[in-house]
Amino acid sequence: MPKVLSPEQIAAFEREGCVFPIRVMSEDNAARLRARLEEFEQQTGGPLKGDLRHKSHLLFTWLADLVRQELILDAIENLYGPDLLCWSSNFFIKEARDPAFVSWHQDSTYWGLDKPDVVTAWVAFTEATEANGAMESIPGSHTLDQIPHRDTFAKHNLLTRGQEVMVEVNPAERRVITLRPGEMSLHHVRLVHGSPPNQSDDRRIGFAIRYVPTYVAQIVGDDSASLVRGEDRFRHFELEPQPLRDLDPAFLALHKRITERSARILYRGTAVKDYNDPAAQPERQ
Ligand SMILES: O=C(O)CCC(=O)C(=O)O
Repeated sequence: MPKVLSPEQIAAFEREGCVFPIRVMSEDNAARLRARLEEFEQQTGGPLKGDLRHKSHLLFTWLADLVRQELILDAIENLYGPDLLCWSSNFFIKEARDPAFVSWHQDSTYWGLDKPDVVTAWVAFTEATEANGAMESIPGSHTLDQIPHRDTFAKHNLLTRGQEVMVEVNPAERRVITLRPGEMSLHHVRLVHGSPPNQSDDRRIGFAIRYVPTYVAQIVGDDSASLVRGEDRFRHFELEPQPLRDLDPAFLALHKRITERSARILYRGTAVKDYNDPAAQPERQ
């Protein structure tokens, strides 16, 4: 397996909980992915919404290919070994001059996974800059264990529950994760991170791919994942098939079943029963 991450990058991930930028495709290819997304949005009359933003790699072949891209998987393998599942994926799209933001949080809070060996590859389809609301992190915060969070359900917060850490975050410690199109950052599931609104005149589009080694288990419900490299000797998750054409009706049905089941995990303990219901949660990720 080729080493994509240098020893210094692996050490940076271990020390800081985040490493970037890592180029995974050319800027032209990132622009092509953006064009494919926007072609679909034009056909359907507006920005990708609701459940279509989640586990979209079960709906579109070009995203199924992206979550299996060799260079990305080589980097994840450098951190977590050769047997890898793509547990989830989420589009984080901020429209131009939109108030949407992401509060300071740790991803691990409501995901229900039994170990913190979970990494997000956040792939930039557009640039991510301080002006357009790039992610920000508190380096080293992934070593803090699980921090209590409060749910705010704030209107423009892109997170499921608008959850935020119940500790003061010192803005002086933040690091802005700036990326060019076609680059990715890798962040640890316990890293405290968030992002402010997009104040630029163009959209900011990121595709967050969540990877786990196969030994990680879901402990609060039934769940599924896609085996993207190696072997699954543990079978903690129902294994998902790979779509061979976009928006295949069988995959649309599978995706609906799977995202509804995930919602039960992510919203457990709240009054929200269906995160695909636009009336209940108009802007949620
Ligand atoms: O895209 C963003 O601004 C936030 C993304 C995020 O919180 C995540 O990928 O875990």
